[in-house]
Amino acid sequence: TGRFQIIESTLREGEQFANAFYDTETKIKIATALSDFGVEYIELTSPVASPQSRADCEAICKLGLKAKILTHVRCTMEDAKVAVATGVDGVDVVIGTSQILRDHSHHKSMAEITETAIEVVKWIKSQGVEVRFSSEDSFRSNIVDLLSLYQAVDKAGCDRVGVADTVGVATPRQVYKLVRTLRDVVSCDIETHFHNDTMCAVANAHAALEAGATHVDTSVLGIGERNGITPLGGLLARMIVESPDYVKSRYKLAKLKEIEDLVADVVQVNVPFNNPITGYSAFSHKAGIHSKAILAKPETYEILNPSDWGVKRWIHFSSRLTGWNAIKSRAGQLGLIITDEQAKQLTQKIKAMADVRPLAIDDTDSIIRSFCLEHQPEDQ
Ligand code: HCA
Ligand code: CU
Repeated sequence: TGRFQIIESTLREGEQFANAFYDTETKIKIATALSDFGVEYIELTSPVASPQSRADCEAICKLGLKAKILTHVRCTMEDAKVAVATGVDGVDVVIGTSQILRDHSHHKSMAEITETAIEVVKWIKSQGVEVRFSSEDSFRSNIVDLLSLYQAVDKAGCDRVGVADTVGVATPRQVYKLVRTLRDVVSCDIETHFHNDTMCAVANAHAALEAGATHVDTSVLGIGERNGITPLGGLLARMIVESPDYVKSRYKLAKLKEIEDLVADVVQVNVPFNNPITGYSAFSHKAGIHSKAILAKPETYEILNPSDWGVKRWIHFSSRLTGWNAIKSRAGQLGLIITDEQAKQLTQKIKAMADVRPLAIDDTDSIIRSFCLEHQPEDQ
């Protein structure tokens, strides 16, 4: 799981989020920020979707960003031609392979799907453009059919095959099994795409990488259809724990918050309080036992280092759970010096007040201040 690449789909899957409307300028801003951040690929909405989508795709290709630009289309020759004509570095093609999608969406047999897929893959490659073939709803597809389809497109020269949990049904164990099997069947790269309906999207991406996948689809804050896909920040939080050097060398982690704030603003949502890394409380420590240990050695209760991400740790000192170490530390931050014994005494006072009503930071600070004033050493 050391090395992996990110296919950032805020501008494709993310546009399928209920609130998303991106004008050209916004798309350029997001694409530029993501490229600067270090994602390897940026995936854009199909140019077939609308005239503006096509014009925006062409405009982003012309920016000369460091990230490779992809667009995402149905697996047909007509769509592939429009996609290649935009000037993208790569085309991601997709078609549903589960029985339910074949019956109710496009009505094609596996034989027809395979035939078209081979034709499309070969043609895109012949244009000197990278190509990925993905099966929508992979986890509700027949595994034997699926593997022979992937094998056929691999032989046809595909750069990547994609596994997509379109409905968010897969578990990490199922993902591991499918990707592990697929790893032995194709020689090309393996991309994965996980919806988050049951909150397994990060765990599934991780399991896929463990099993030999090479690429993960993400979006900023996880935005996408329904409740979205693997979030960029969540994936990186997961991956930095086991591959710190790789993740730190590859991505400008301190820019994550800025990108999330940008996208949150564009789609008019708040960053969730419990978001990994950037959530309001992601690095806040409250209980006395936790605060004491965090003050002595942050690794006691933090596997992620906030300074890697340019965000700050916060030690609570305003509740009935507060311990004296946090109060002593806060006094120090306020430029006041107290002994351990005094800090313990002061903490009892703060706990007693916090038992009656919620204490604001300012309240606690003034309690600390007046306590210290009262207890100033006489001879100073
Ligand atoms: C969809 C398509 C997709 C495609 C994923 C992929 C999905 O909107 O249904 O190209 O790998 O989730 O299947 O986003
Ligand atoms: Cu999707």
